[in-house]
Amino acid sequence: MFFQKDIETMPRKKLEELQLERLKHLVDYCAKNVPFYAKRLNEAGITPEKIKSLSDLKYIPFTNKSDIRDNYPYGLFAKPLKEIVRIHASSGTTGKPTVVGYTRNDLSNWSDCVARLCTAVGVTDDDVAQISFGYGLFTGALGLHYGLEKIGCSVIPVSSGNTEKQAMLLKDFGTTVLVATPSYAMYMSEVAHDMGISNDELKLRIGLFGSEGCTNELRDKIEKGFGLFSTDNYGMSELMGPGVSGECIERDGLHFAEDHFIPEIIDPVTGEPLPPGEKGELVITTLTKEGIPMLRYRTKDITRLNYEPCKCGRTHCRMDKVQGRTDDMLKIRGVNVFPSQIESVMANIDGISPHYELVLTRKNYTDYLEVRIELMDASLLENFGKLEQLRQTAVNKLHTVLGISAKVVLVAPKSIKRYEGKAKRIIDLRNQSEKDSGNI
Ligand code: DLL
Repeated sequence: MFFQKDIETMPRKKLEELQLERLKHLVDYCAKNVPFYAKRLNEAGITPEKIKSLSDLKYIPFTNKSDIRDNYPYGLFAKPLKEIVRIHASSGTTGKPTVVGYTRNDLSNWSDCVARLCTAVGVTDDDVAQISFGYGLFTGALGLHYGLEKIGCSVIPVSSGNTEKQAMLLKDFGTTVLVATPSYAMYMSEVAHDMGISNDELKLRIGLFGSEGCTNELRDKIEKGFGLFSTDNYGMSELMGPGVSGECIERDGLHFAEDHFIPEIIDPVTGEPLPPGEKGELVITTLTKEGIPMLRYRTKDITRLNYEPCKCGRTHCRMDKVQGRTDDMLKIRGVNVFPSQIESVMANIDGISPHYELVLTRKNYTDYLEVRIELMDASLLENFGKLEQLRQTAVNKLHTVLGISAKVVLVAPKSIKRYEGKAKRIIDLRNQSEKDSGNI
């Protein structure tokens, strides 16, 4: 199903012509309206006339999160506040938030993009959608909210938290579409079942997940738990919010809204563009944003692009599920490890729940990885032989996949913290433990 079929299935040649035309306009727009960009473009010698083909994009300087922070709060806005009708911000863990503003046109394009990805998985005006992302400065909830309303869904703006009430509403309101982070959906299904609510009593059929990574293995578990079909949706507040890319029903990559964004993959170290199919850092240029346009924004997310036609008929290119971020890639004893690799291994071992935590420590200049995983069945804690067998299986599988040894600790069911938004699964104590061991 399509929301804007003509655009979503536009022949690539036409799509690329549209992108080029929009890119030229964007360069001109940025130079005229944002002093920061005017200076950067001038220094790089870029004028709209110099953009002759899409490959000329590579001459435009990158924009980083720090550029938005340095111009806090409104320095990168291309429109006066009078024309800005919404402001969002991403919290970040340190320092000031990154602030973004939307004009009326931006909000309309945003809800189109979100409506596309919801329609792509089969959401219609007959659906009842429960939005369990946190409402507020975070773009997830309001982004999905207006996209789903545009389709004509009955939207329940419940926000995140108060999980027992969420479960009650799922049942009583006949929710058919759940919007949440995958980790919150997993937690919610656990709570619903503990409350004695069975899947037969629910009408849930679709999960619109996103905002954090989720391996296919973990997704399968969540789907079984709730009896629904889900898609992975990607975005970030600096670029708009959700709606940047999302899976169709084929679930073979996340389609970009290429009429609004140009994705590129670069080598995160050299900054050089990489050819299609190669893995690297995703860089995105926004083509239509008026409030705060982004020229070659470095997302730090690791993925790769696929321009092959998709079975669904959409022509817009796809990205692989995000493998991790350049800044959450763990370097353990010199080996690059992504938390998603560990999640995949764990999800394939029977008896182990999908809840885990990674604890990193350092002693004598050596890094140690401890993987804490919950057991499905508490009675196993009484059976040393079986417990040890399970633990050894996990250690061996991790060693095969990661190439380094990790300590595995099996813990009682429900003893690992649950999250109502994005899960925080990495506890990095390396600086702390080095200090404790007297090496610093
Ligand atoms: O998380 C926007 C969003 C909301 C997307 C709801 C989808 C659904 P931020 O809070 O700015 O925006 O976080 C952006 O989250 O750079 C990725 O590292 C991560 N991320 C977002 N979606 C995915 C995903 C929203 N589907 C940052 N898979 C991004 C993996 C994701 N990581």
